[in-house]
Amino acid sequence: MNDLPHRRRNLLTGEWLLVSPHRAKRPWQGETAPPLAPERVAHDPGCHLCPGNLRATGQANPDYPGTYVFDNDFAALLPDADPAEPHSVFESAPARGEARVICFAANHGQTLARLDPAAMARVIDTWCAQSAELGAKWAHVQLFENKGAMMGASSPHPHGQVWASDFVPELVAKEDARQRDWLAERGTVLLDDVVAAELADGSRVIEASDHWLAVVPHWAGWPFEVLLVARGGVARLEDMDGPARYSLPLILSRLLRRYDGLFDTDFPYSMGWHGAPHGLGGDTAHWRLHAHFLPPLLRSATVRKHMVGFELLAETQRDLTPEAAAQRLRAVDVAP
Ligand code: H2U
Ligand code: ZN
Repeated sequence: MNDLPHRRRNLLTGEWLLVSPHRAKRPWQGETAPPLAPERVAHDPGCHLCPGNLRATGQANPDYPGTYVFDNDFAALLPDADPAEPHSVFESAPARGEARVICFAANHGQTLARLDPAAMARVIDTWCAQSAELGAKWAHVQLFENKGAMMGASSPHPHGQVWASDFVPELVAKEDARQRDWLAERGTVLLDDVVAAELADGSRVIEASDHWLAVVPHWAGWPFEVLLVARGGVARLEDMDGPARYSLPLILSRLLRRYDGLFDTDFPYSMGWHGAPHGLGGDTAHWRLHAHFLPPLLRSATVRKHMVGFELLAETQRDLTPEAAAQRLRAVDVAP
């Protein structure tokens, strides 16, 4: 079945996508661009995120040594919301929240992929603390990283963001409903079943340990999309027990170094954590903590997959199979 067009279903969203493996062989005469030379200076006087520098607002960053979190100066969500008047056609709703920026390291030239395990553990601790702190106030906490100019990151300084909202955003609400229905209908947890099936199949597995599975999911839409799932009943970042937490830096680092090695570049992506929305309180039996890695690159450091045409107007489509993508990621040499 893998050589002919077929559709696969994303169990987390319920959406189908089209896989057209035979098209991967077609000639390419589209966009090519010179590789973006990565900047590797440890401190950039013009960077708004480096320690000691001024941000766009004129406020100074402290001389921070490791991770540093500050309120986003241009936050997309604010504690105050437009009241949104009812209208049958022009439907709208209030939206409240807050947004912060998380500097992963003081060194401007670092990336998550190149952080040593102790520095990576500090980033993970910061993610957990932000999830717990903002989760006490808001219905959902979205942690994410846009990496690389190709993904629209505004600065090469290693950083991510957190947006917390008084509503559960669309994708998370879909995942919540799908996981809830699965448990109600089958009595099992959707992502536990996915982990078991992917491990048994093996063809899409990238990294596996007792606590984590990194896999190009059967339903991946982006060429080298990866799903990192917590095993053992973890619903939110801050719920990770010691072993899950201590083993995360290595698996994350190995995954990100595979990405960098694939096309010998600072691999661009959007990644983000999905845990049980905090608004659910303790109603989390159906949820499993996971991270999505959504990289745009297709065949080199510069040739990206465009989600256009059929993808924008009909449904997601891919040529390279998830199995072939996984094989290529597994083939990248990463030590340890
Ligand atoms: P990216 O993750 O897309 O690079 O965005 C970085 C965020 O940093 C962006 O949301 C914020 C921008 O609003 N920022 C500040 O809050 N202050 C600054 O001085 C620069 C950037
Ligand atoms: Zn910097």
